[in-house]
Amino acid sequence: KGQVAIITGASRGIGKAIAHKLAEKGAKLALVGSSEEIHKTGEELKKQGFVDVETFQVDVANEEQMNRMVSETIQKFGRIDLLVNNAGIGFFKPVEETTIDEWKRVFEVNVQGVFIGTKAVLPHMKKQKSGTIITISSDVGRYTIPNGAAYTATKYAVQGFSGSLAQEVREYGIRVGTINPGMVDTYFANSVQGAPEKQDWLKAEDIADAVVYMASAPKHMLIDEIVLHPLIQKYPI
Ligand code: NJP
Repeated sequence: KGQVAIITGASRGIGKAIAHKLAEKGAKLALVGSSEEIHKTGEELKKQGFVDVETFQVDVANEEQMNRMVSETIQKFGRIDLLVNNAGIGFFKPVEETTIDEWKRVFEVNVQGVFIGTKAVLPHMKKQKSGTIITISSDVGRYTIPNGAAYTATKYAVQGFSGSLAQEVREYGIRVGTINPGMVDTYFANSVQGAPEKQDWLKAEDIADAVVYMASAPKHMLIDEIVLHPLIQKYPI
């Protein structure tokens, strides 16, 4: 309660569910999305009585925009307790059909975006001597799949980034972990949330519950990783 959280990719899907769940827990929120939709998430929450919500139409891959968002969050709420690096894009096709522009963009959003957001909050968390940084990675950050090499590579990258950073900052009381979901019913990769064929998939709220669990663990506990997937999803994929 009263904690300040930045959530990227909160316009829809998993990020929006995290925003609702954290608001219900009494958090103050800074919500990031690259489209105008982000303001709708903010308006929805305010209508439900959650007044401590700021929205930022910002591209996570843009360092200047993200730094400004973090400064404005500090000005407004005074601290940052939680960063959820959730914004992400994905597409699934063979390597030979993947263009260099697609390769660059998926790395910009999924990897560079995580680096930029994390780097921007670290000085504030270090000063506070506390903070939690959670990245929504993927099961494909652990298991490779065919026809998803570029996306898979970005998720392996953020696993490495988070693991290394966790060791670097624990002496400051900062906890870094990842959540690695299997198939979640959202708008991901141009799909539609609520489509009938996805009824047995994880719900966005399931991932939001995992975020709450990780972020509210006792201060002496670090949860490195939560892996969760629908019962119907078998591994290796
Ligand atoms: O996808 P979707 P999810 N800057 O498309 C935002 C991972 N994951 O909720 O920019 C800032 O419904 C976008 O907002 P907007 C996945 O890799 C998923 O499923 O305004 N924000 C929207 O809010 C990703 O990391 C599954 O259009 C940007 C959000 O990101 C995370 O879960 C499985 C942005 C995407 O919402 C959330 O994805 C898995 C930018 N440049 C991992 N670009 C799954 N769904 O099955 C996009 O293992 N956004």
